[in-house]
Amino acid sequence: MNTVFESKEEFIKLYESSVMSLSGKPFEDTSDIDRFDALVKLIASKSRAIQTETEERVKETGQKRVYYFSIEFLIGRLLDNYLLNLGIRDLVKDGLAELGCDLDALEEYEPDPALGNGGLGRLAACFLDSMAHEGIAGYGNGMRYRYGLFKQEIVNGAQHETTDEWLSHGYPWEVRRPDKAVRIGFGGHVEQYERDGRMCFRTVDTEDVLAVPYDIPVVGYGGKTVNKLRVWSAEPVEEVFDLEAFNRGDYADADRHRAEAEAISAILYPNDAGEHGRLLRLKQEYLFVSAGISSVLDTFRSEHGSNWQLLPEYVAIHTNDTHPAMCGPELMRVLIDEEGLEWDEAWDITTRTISYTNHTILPEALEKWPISTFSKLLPRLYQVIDEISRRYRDSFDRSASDWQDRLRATAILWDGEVRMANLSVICSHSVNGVAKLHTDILERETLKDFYALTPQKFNNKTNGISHRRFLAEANPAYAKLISDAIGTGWLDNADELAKLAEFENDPAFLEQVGAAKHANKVRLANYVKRECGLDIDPNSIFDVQVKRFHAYKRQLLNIFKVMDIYNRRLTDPNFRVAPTTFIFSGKAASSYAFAKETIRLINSVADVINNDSRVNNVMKVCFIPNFRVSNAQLIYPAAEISEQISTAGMEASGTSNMKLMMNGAITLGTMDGANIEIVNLAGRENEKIFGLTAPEVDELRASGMHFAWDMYNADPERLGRVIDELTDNTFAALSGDFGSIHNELMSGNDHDFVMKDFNSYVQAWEELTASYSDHAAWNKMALHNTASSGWFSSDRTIREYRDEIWGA
Ligand code: 26V
Repeated sequence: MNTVFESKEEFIKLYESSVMSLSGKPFEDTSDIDRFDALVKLIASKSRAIQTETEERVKETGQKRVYYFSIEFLIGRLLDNYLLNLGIRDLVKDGLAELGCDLDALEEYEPDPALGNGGLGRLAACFLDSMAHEGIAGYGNGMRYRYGLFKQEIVNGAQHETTDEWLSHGYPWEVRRPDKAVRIGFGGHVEQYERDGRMCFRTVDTEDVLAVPYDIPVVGYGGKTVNKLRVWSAEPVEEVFDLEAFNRGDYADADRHRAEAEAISAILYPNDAGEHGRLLRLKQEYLFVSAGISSVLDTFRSEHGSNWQLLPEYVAIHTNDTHPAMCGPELMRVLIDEEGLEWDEAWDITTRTISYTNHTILPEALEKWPISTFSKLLPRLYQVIDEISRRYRDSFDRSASDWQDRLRATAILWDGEVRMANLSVICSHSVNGVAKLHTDILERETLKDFYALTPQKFNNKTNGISHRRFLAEANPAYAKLISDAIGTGWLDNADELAKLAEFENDPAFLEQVGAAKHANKVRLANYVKRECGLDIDPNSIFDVQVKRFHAYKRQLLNIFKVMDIYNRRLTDPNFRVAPTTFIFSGKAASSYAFAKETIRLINSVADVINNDSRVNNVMKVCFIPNFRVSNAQLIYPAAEISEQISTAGMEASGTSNMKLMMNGAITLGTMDGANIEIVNLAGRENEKIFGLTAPEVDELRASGMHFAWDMYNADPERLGRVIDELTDNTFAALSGDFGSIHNELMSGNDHDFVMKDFNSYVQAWEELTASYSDHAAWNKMALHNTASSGWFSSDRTIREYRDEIWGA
């Protein structure tokens, strides 16, 4: 497959001269950064050559283009991934070694772009990888934030946020394309004018900024397809530097224009905390939507002319959550105002082109904008939305007795707000959830009135993950074992992982599975030692919960379990459980007090337990700071227990559950999100399921019969004691007590059923860890999980999108 370099010698020659010409120094004098930079630029230029071929093929064959609009792309480091995908990892590694360079060491210089919050942004990145692998002409369209998600530091147990300056040394993968910049207008007012005897609309007196694209290559496994991710940066339209202000000494004022424009792409919102209503966020959304649509239409026009009725045949626009919801109205605006189409024709084209994925049922997460803010910032777009809304209402079927309720639930404009989820559904021909249960809940509850109107729009697309990044690349020890056993075909086709089932009763093989896991645990222990100064024991069970902090994800339940085990170890001389390291990692939105207090609680419990010589040889608690794609790739391979303990019905899908399963961890989880599909694929006997089910949660909520204080009183010895310890100074030494958690839990009446599920959870954990001592049986379960995980490759997910939504 390797046509990138004829031979190792050719690579060495090209690379050496590239290092020297880029740095202007003899090779021996160059730094590791020079060498890293030159390596990326060489691989990027090779990738762009394949990109040109891909582009020619797409044009020649008239392949449909898919544009994935997402305000987040959490791409992670690319170098190692692209070397693997190009089939030149070994060649490059050996070539570098001959020059005295260590590939692994150079890779550490690559920034890990944090252009996303968590699952949603990482999913978008996995989809890019899989689209390129499947040979789909698929392009990402997003934002180039100057500062990504904040860096997390832990100070006295608490999360501190600092800026993520990922661009400070430049980003060698990107190419700035000023020739493709798009002017974006904000504010102003709409005026009517006549064009060719037709009344038209335009916006005047706008304040404009320039959206400048940066292209990042997306290299597909197999090396045949290279697509691109286009991210937009906001800049001033023209250099307006106020010399007069400068001469007065008003330096800030002199550059105000530039600063105001650049603010739009300055920072990623840590948006699981509800940024609705913030003007800058709305500007971000419009910037990447409007610039993206303009760039999509330019490409279409250059290939098909202005035959707009062909657009749905050659273009699919997918909207990742509601952040790109303005795609519908923006496409309408351009087709009508700029291309002169009639409403009905434009509407038909728009709805046949656009599709939408919902990623959460949390009502507080559904985007809404005040009409006043919206119409001032985007007056013409608002008119278009108003007209979509008017027509939707006018055509609404009023024969059912409850039609008013149904209209209220599905309206776009309501209570002075623009409701982005409803706008997304109405503008799309397809609406999907991200796991079976999630889609069921959308159909039965969240979007039930839309489902009643247009059931054919709704479908499920269970999430997936890049098995190449999260197994092949993250876990080389296990990947080698797998390839030695079943060949390397699984890299191309993850279903082939099923062939591992043959080895489930092979004791020697199972031992090697255990050995690979152990090596990964040692690797993680070394990282933890370096990063936190903490010694953790690779012979203990690694019990892992890594994800954003959120009440419904119930990291609180996990740490309650740890507190309970600690208490029982101290009070009950007969209490025995397997030595365990409890590993947590994840960020909390900066404004989300409860989540941040949970982080502080975990670190405070860690501080007490890790320093208590009565227990610290058999239990440790470890919070790994600054969870991100690069350290996630060290954590998943080392995990033995995968904590997936969200309140049933709340986690739309989850994707860390899949990454951990693939790496041979056993899921300790609730019947929620994609956990259900994990259990269906691997068998309930190979996971550990506990707790309320989604219908039970619903029922209990509806009954109003669940009382936190009753739970507390019913179990004074264990649960009661854990609750008391939030406020009795047991864990206060580091930075104080946890009154706010206590209050939230008891006054909020255990909203997330942490207390309700406590018993079944701790019992499930005890049963699961009791089985650890039978290593062969454990490794068999681990291998069975990997063997059953192929379906969770995002290649499968993407093929479903392609066949059932995009028709590409
Ligand atoms: C946003 C907000 C904003 C307001 C406060 C509460 C809240 C809670 C969650 C969110 C995130 C919404 C979108 C999201 O990231 N969803 C995640 O998408 C993943 C990929 O589909 C999926 O695996 C996760 O289960 C889902 O939470």
